[in-house]
Formats: sequence, structure tokens, C-alpha cells
Amino acid sequence: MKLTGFELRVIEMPLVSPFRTSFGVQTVREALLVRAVSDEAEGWGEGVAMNDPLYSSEYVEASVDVITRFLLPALAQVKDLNASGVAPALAKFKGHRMSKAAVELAILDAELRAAGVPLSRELGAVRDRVDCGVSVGIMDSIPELLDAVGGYLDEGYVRIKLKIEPGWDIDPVRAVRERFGDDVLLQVDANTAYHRGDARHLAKLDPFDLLLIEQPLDEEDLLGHAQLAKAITTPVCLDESIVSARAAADAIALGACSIVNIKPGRVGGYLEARRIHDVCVANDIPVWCGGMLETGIGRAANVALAALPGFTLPGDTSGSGRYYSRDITDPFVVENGTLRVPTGPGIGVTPDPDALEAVTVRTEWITF
Ligand code: OSB
Ligand code: MG
Repeated sequence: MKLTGFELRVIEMPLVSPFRTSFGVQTVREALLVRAVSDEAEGWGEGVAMNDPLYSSEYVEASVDVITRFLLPALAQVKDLNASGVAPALAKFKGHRMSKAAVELAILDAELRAAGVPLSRELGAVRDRVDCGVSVGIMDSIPELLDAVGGYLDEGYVRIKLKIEPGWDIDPVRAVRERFGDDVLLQVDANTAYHRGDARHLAKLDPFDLLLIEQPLDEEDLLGHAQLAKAITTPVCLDESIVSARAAADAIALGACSIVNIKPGRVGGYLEARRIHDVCVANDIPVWCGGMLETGIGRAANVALAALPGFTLPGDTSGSGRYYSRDITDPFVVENGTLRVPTGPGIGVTPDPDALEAVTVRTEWITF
């Protein structure tokens, strides 16, 4: 396969409702799509960097910049480039994992489409449907939260994740337990909003039998997470801290987490994501697939990953309708609490040209 060029496309997708986390409120998902064009097939990748560097240091405009100025020029130098050669060729550039992941996925998708192989099969999937959880933002009031959670349970979601922060933690969890009962799979995500000194406060979540607490402390505070894990009974799960297979192995060895959220963008791509899955399986650490409010492009790939054997907990792989009134691909629809794993070659979905045009802010073409 000979790559001939890349299209970078910045899009803006309005969310069906504002999504509030401990780091901010989002009403629009701004994202970067990468289209890799070759002599045999073209492939799509979605960048998960957000508009502002609040979840991690990356952001959309930095992604466009680093891909244009550094990543693609370096890849253009590689002879017989294929998807597994992308990460090694880009390793000299520090960080920028979300940008690297978007480029790698576009090339991997093109390669798999040319070969007629679905991404799920390439990664080692063992399921044709995956269980769906949903991430529920911070609300203005408990009644509003209970309405939202009730709606998602009615739609069939099999696991609820509540975003928490200081001042919105114990009470909302208690209210959801009281209203919907002890059988609901329930977990919380703090996106680094707490500090080491909050252990006693977070232990107040212990009676609610949560599946896990996700990333309570700073992303660099592995030792703090290890100490917290000893002080509370809720299992600690890491998201932001796990930036590579090595980081996962270190966190596990330190006792900083007993569950891992895998987001391919955060770790530099689907191939590294699979290595993290393998490290976790070898250590008996359950994993689940996180989300970054992806469009159908990123969602298709996430669902393929979530079909691997170690993904034993429901992921933040929600239906298109949880995010967007009109997705750019055929919508992903939750049925019996599950999403179907695409079966077509590559990621198995392609954006609808009209839908794509409607959300495009700008495009750039880079000849390879
Ligand atoms: O921490 O998991 C997170 C969304 C954006 C950034 C970070 C996170 C999230 C979510 C939503 O929780 C996941 C999704 O439904 O895509
Ligand atoms: Mg998270």
C-alpha cells in the first residue's frame, strides 16, 4: 500500500445536552478527523484531543500543528510504512499520544480495508456485541440527575458512571442507590478532582458498593492512588495516569489501581491499547473501554477493542444518541444494553458525506 496523502478535518458536533465534569462543561465536541489516502484504500482516524487542555495536555489545535509539522513529515521518510511502523517512527516525539493515535488509526484502517480484514479481528476480538455503560455528567440538582439516570436505565444501559467532584459525590451516589437499588452497576469518575488528604472523605463512598472510583487524584500521583487504594474499599481504577503499557505495569506493581480504563487515544493508539489489555490480563486486572465523546468513527474502533477477552466490565461505549442528534456515520444503537461490533473491513463504518460537511469547520490536505 502506498500512502499518497492525508486530510485533516476539524469538526464541531453539538452535544444533545451539556456534559459537565470536574474539569469543565462541554456543549460542543470539537474534534479532529484524519483521512489517510493510499493507492489501494482510504482510512479514517479520530483524534480524541478536546478543545482545551483540561482533561490532558493535548488539544485540537495542538493536534493539527504537531501532525502537520512533525508527525506526517517523519512518517513520509519511512520506507514501506505500515500501521505497526507508525509508533516506532514517532517515538522520538515526546507525548502527543492522541495525535499519534489518530494518525495510526487512519493508516491501520486504510491497511485493513485494503486487506479486507475487520479491525475487531485484527485486534483479537472474541465477541460480536459489547455491553454498554453511560457516563452521566454533574447536574445542577439531584432530581435532575435521577431523571437522567432513569432515562438511561430505561434505554437499557447496563452500567451507570457518575461524574463526581468535591461537593457532588456522596449525596448523588446515595440518591441513585436509594432510587434505583443495589443491583445497578454503579461507578464514579473524579477526573483528578481530589487530593491525598481526601481519603477519609472518599471512604464515605464505601457503603455504596461501587464497581470502582476512577482517577480520584492527579494523573502523576501513582503513590497517592496506592495509598488511597489501601484506605478505601471501593476499587481504584485509573484513566488519566495510564498513558502506556509501561505506565499500566508500573501502576499495577505499585498497587495504584486494581482496574484499568483503556482509551486508545490517551495511550497513543489501538496497538498500544491492545498491549495494555495484555498486561492487565496477565496481572488479572479487569479492563474496560473508556470514551472521549467520539463520533461514529472513533466509536466503531472502540467497540472493536471492547470486544477483546479482557474487557470484562461495560465500557463508556454508549449509543450515538447519547451524544449527538445526528452522528456522522450510521448511528450506533443500543439494543438490550449492547452495541454491535462492526463486521466490515477496517473500522467498518464510513462517514456520510453530507453529515460530515455539515459539521466541518475546515480541512487541510497534506500530500505525502
Ligand atoms: O474521564 O472518562 C472520562 C469524556 C471526556 C473526557 C474524559 C472522560 C469522558 C467521559 C465520557 O467520561 C465518556 C464517553 O461517554 O465517551
Ligand atoms: Mg475518566
